[in-house]
Amino acid sequence: MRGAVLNSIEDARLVIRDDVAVVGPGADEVLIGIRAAGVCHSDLSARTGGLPLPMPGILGHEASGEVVAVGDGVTDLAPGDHVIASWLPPCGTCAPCRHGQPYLCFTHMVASYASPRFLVGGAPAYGMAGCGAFAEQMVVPRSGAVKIAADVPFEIAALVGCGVMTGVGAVINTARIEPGSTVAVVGCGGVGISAIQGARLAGAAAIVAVDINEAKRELARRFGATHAVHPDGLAALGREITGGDGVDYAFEVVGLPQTIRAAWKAARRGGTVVIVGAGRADQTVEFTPSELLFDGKRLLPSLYGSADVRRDYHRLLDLWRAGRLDLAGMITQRVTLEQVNEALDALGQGDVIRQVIDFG
Ligand code: PAD
Ligand code: ZN
Repeated sequence: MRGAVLNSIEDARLVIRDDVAVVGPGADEVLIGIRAAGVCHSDLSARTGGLPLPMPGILGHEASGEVVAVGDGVTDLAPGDHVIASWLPPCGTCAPCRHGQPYLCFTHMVASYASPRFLVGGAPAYGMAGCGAFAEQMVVPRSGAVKIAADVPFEIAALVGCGVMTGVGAVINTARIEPGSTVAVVGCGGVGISAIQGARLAGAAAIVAVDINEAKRELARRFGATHAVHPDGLAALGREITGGDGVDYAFEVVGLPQTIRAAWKAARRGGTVVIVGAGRADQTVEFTPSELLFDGKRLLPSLYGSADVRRDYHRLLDLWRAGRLDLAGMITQRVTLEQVNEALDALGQGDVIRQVIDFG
């Protein structure tokens, strides 16, 4: 089958190969035929080495498709079922799982980085975050495939698998904002636009879209932003619309030290700063001990929208069906697998929100 393979960080390009094969499905695993895959900034970060991935690697982790085959012990999925893939499938037994935090379970992800689920030209290759959706098929653990209704378009379902779950979940699961809250969202890509939609759903009174790209600031208004500003103007605007205090909730959806600081600065004393952006492990962001205590701000990490995907994918699709979550509007470009490098290059540029690879 065809797949987009990253051989090394230095290459900085994925190579489209037609000699890719899957390993499995073994017991408790599911083979998915990918029908649509979104292009997320985390894929770009994996291509540049900002997020870890064993090589050779197959990127792609925001995907939907059809079950092709199931391994021994999988009794509740069958060939032909439509599914969304989860890149953080819960194992059910680790400490975070036992504490009701399935979005922190790394068991299957670590396993996928230890035992390759692909072969490229007969040699072992690894899928990103337990997935590897930039290929025609991939194998995931049973809990990494969530069955959905067959009438949901695959491209809509794909977005739910990462960007939308992450952005909406950051607002409704991680921060649990109150109606009437004032909100700033720093970074208005697919994840940030989803956070803006989440804030609108949750009844925010003011939603400030913050982006260096003017086209993105304008687009954000369509999805619920009440104000839009360049990062340089954020602190002033935040104070202006809150009578001098700063916003109740600031969501950082870029993954850079300076945008984390900008979100911190935008939040009022006693407000909440939510870290959604997936930054590099070799960068640091500084806080003084004094501000960490005396500003009284809460700093909340939000991995995968603090989701329980078995519940939340369906919640998001129900909101989409009800016309309260605009997912079609977030798909700004459709591309082929052969165009994946250009799609990664285009992230953050122009009017790109989400590009979806159509596998037909
Ligand atoms: P994207 O590239 O589509 O959007 C990023 C946006 O940030 C673009 O609109 C940029 O113009 C804007 N931007 C860039 N630099 C700045 C800056 N200095 N100030 C303000 N805006 C800026 O990315 P995305 O929406 O796909 O992903 C956003 C982040 O979320 C990225 O770090 C990704 O890796 C992370 C992510 N986290 C999770 C999670 O579980 N926490 C899941 C998925 C993605
Ligand atoms: Zn993602």
